[in-house]
Amino acid sequence: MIATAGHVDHGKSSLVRALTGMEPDRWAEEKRRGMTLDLGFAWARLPVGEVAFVDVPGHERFVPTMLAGIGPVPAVLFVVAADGGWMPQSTEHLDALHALGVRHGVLAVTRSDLADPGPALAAARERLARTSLGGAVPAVAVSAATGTGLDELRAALDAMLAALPVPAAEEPVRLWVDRAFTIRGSGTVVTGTLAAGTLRVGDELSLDGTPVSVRGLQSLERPVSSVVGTARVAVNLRGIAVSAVGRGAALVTPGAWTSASVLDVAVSAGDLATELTLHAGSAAVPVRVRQLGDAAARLTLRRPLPLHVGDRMLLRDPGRHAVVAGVRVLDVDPPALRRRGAAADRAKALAGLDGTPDGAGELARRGAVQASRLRAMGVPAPPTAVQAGDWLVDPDQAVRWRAALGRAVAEHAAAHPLEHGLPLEAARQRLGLPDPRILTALLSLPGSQPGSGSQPGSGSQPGSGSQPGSGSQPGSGSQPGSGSQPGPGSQPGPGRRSGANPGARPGPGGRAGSARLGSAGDVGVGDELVLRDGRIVGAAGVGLPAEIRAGVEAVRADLAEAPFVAPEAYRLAELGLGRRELAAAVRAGALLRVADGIYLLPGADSAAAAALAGLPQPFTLSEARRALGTTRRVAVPLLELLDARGLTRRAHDDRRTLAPRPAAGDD
Ligand SMILES: Nc1nc2c(ncn2[C@@H]2O[C@H](COP(=O)(O)OP(=O)(O)O)[C@@H](O)[C@H]2O)c(=O)[nH]1
Ligand SMILES: [Mg+2]
Repeated sequence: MIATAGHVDHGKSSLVRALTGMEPDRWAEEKRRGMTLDLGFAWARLPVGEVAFVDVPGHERFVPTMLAGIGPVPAVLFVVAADGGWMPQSTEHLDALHALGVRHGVLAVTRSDLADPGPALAAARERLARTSLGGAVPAVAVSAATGTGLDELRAALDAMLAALPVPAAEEPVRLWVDRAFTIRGSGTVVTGTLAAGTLRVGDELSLDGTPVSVRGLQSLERPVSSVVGTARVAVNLRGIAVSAVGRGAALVTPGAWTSASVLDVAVSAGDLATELTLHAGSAAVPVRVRQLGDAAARLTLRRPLPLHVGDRMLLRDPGRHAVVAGVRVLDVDPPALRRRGAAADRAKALAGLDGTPDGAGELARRGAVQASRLRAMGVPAPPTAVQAGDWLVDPDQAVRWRAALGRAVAEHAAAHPLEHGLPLEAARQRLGLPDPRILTALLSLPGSQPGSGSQPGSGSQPGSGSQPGSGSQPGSGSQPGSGSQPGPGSQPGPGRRSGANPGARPGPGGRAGSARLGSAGDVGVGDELVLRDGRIVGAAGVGLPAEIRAGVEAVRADLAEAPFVAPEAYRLAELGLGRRELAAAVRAGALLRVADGIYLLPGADSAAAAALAGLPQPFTLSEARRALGTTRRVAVPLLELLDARGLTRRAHDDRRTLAPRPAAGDD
């Protein structure tokens, strides 16, 4: 694909005609006036393969059309007339190419039969050298009238095309529509330049948000079943009326692009007017410009465009007939600037960016983002991300949230000694998380261990390790899926199955938690967190003082074996656990105080309720005692605790019935 560029009447269309033998000026009016009014298309075979030309109008009135033509095209045939020299639209077209970052081109000095091409060639070369095209643009003097130089021009174009990078065939599709029309019996057809990716007959795509499917494809007027960019294509669409499509619409892979109406961009020039036109692909959209420092701006678009981070576009001032800046997209989904000073902070954040998609950086700025959303931004997911369902969490942010979660659970335990654990939704709000599913991923992270080193690999982010003592222990507590299955509301009522076999002595929670508590190795982790009944519980005591940790761990290990056999007073004394130490363990969420001197694991109350659900209702104290595998010493206060928590109801005859409970998480 090559687009022409250059001032009107400098011989662009004649050159395309001479190279291809095809007529780029299709319209009767163009032929009558001898002037290109709209985009023209023609193609020729060169050694490198078939080459399509987009011939653009040079007149200043049609610069938007010209921009629609060159927007999606990677290479240019820049035309200057030997007898005309450098002209205003030579400048404007070159400014546009530079703003779009076009790096591949050939300079043709036409009408060289009418004047010495030397001066025009020197002037043009000097100007091109100062742009993205660079100083090495091949230049050829030609005449469409005599044919002089055409072979050299073909050779130069062939060499340029052979050196073009080949776009990836598996990229998502974004076809900027430059024409839309109907063909009798086929319906709507759109044409455009496919910059990258693959279009196939049968593809389900989206056209400005409307679902459409590809009924037929043509490339260079031949029907094909698929076409890979870069290529000119005509797409016959099912699902949309031609009246709903026009130049500037975009046919895209669904979900692969962000439909953006607010963007942060890097700008090549400062001091921009507040109302400009953004040219992206074949689209021209009025925008409001808010400068963020010298090199960046926030654009508010009159209509959304499908964009990626890194897209190059330009801003034009239609009133002044000037391309005023090239822009590169830095953020397709930027934060609102509401606070005082937010714009200045944003300018600082953007100052370090150049538009190169950077997954790790994007994630660090956002903290957490859905993988699908990142993909729609055109940003690759970083391998260092912590995954939580569809969510990706920045590894450093995950460590900070994990530490904050540990503190929140400990504080909640201290403030609400009778509740066991922090409800999920409360935890989500405390941490300001966008989705509660992120919590389950945090749970499987190692907790903070004062004095321990930081995890290798997580130090790749700027700012990592900036939280003293929040470094994480490699491998510890990293049991995949531990406590991560049950979500809020997934807790069945009292009739649940684990209670159907009271002899089996379910562990606290009757679920994932019991398995891990059963292994003594796990109990040693100081501030492990687990999800139990829709609440986050400090599994082994968040913030437990080091001196009593060993004793508490021993008790917890005993209880993991026999959940309702509370340690006897002598055992507690032997382990150095007096009244004060036990109170600390309870505050830390490591133990549940059932009554004076009676301690069980947190969650033992609901585990007991689950076990009792298997009994014929109502049940007596001694039936409960047997079902729980414990003594009266424990069973009496435990049942009183269940009564107090509304898990059981005590009748006048002292027999009890399990109470239907509200769903877990309703707080
Ligand atoms: N003598 C001569 N005339 C040319 C040459 N190329 C174009 N022209 C004439 O210049 C005029 C403008 O050409 P055109 O291709 O329409 O220019 P465009 O506006 O850049 O597309 C037409 O009258 C052409 O016949 C050339 O190489 N030699
Ligand atoms: Mg023309």
